[in-house]
Amino acid sequence: MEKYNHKYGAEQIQVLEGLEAVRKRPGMYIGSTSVRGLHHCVYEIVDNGVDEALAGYCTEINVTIEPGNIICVEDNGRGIPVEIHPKTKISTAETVYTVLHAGGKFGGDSGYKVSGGLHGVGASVVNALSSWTEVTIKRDGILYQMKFEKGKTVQKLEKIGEAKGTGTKVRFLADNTIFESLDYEYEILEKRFREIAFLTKGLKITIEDLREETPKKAEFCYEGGLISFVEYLNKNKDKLNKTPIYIEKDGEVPVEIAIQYTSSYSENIYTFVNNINTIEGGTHLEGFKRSLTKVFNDYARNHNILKEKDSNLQGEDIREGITAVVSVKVKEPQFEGQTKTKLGNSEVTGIVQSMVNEALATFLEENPNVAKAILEKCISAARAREAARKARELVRKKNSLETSTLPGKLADCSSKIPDECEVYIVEGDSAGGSAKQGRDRKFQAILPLWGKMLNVEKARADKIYGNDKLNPVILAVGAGIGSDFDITKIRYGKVIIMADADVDGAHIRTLLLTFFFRYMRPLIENGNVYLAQPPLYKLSKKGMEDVYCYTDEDLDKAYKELEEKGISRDQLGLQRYKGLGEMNPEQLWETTMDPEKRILIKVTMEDAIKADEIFTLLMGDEVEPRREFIQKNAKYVKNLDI
Ligand code: 1YM
Repeated sequence: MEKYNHKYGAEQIQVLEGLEAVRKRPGMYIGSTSVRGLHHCVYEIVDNGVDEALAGYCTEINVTIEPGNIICVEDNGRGIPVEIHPKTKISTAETVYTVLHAGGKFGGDSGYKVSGGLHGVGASVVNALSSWTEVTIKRDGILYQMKFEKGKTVQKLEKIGEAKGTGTKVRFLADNTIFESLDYEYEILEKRFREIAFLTKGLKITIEDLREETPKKAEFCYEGGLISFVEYLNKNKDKLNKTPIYIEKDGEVPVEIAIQYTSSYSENIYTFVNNINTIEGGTHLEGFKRSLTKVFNDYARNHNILKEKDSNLQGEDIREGITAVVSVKVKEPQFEGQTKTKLGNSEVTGIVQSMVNEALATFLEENPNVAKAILEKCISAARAREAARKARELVRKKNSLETSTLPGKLADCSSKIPDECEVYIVEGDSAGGSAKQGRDRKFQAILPLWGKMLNVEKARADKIYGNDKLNPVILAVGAGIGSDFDITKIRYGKVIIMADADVDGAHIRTLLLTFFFRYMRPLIENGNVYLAQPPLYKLSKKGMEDVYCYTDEDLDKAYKELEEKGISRDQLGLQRYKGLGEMNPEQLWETTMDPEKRILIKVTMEDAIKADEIFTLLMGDEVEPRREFIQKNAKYVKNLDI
């Protein structure tokens, strides 16, 4: 093409082939082309600024969502190097944006970048997946700019003026022929930038959304780093140690940890590798947990808090009520697991463990009051665990006397092959009745729940075994809870929560998700938990097949489509489903249970974490934040039954 008018050498051809590969199989490089992948593009560009901050040259990153979903990221670092790169014979900046996996390899000094994020991609991948990209660099008093379309250079790096200061500005429009949607979600970006600011002490990150008339804006900068992070996570909780315990050590694998105990019963440990949230944990988490168990037991023995006759505290006792953030930097991270967010590098376990051993032991010796307060709680957790064991055995004995270990209300399926079986947990007896009649009994089991749900926030495991609402769930799933939970024993490959699309339904969903998150976490990590999606509306007309709509948008679309076929609104009967109980068995099967037609939403760890956060807020000890939440969200509540 005349417009580009470059002479392509062998290297350039390779470059183009590389970026073509990215456009052909974007998922390989960016994870997915869903909204998740779209947001990931922003993170990749921002990460380059964060790396510059970690190297000590950048103090501020500003992100703007411009009208039309154009993203602009600007930092005040050194500016991407501009000189001709010896290998590619083009400017280093252009190389970074056009050569796959270029990154820090071109940056001169080694140790520039702890290799990549989740997908280890970078600027060139974002460039390849964008309709256009514009990079502006301030360096040595000169303003440079280069431009690309779909990854191809359309304007090589050139001087366009003079500059004060240094830095890099990148603007890009993601390619709408590649991504499912270009609608960035401000809240997702805001949450991630807050997280980055916590993880990068002192770095100021701002985000501004200019797409709507009233712009949204936020600014994050935490001098306290992880300490601020833990304080933020615990802001609504009652704390045992006032200032978080802080551990930091540089070395082959730099480690930074902050710990604060609360009076709650839940365990909240967030782990990061190279600033990426490792939701599924991994070797760093393992090292941290092992060390906690050892150090607290040693301290308790040495100070006679645990007597000779006492058995050791278990890991779960010591982690009750803990909030911690563990952040490590690993040169060549290996990510495993369902969502590639589990650190696999085996050497990290020992490194984290020995580092925490030393630092934590010293801390406890120097702060005996904190040590004592935490250990008192651990010991009461151990007692509760023992009580739970007894309660569990009692339940087991009772059940074995009744010859069946399955709850009475469960309508089980005939197949016994877990992989093909599913259990619907249904709120309410009438919906349960319809589900029982409508199901395919070969592989679908129904467990109706009724009565008042236990507040797991305020109960320990012993109460949960005895609870008449949760106990049937535990027995039906068949794999135990807490540290006894054994995923190989699950009786159903899919555990499906089926609740009404109203406030009560949302409540039961949140409660069950929180219960699974706290007591059967591997079930979520393994992708076994689903939400059924019942329809909100039915459109009907004589002689026409019923049309079910699952959202308000669906309904609008259906009206429009039918109008195009010559059927007007007033010819149509509209039924709004207030609850599952209003559907007869055939309707329930057809709309919500038939694997050929139904919509199931797989619950991810992110969903569960969100449910847990909301749950803590709504059910926890502090009243004021609950009031605030309700006031703030009341106006968003839809479908309220009046
Ligand atoms: C808004 C995005 O990309 N900032 C940025 C990137 C780099 C540098 C500074 C940088 C790195 C080095 C030296 C070095 C990058 N440079 C490279 C490469 N912000 C943004 N700011 N000088 C400047 O690594 O030594 C890749 S990224 F490879 F050219 F060095």
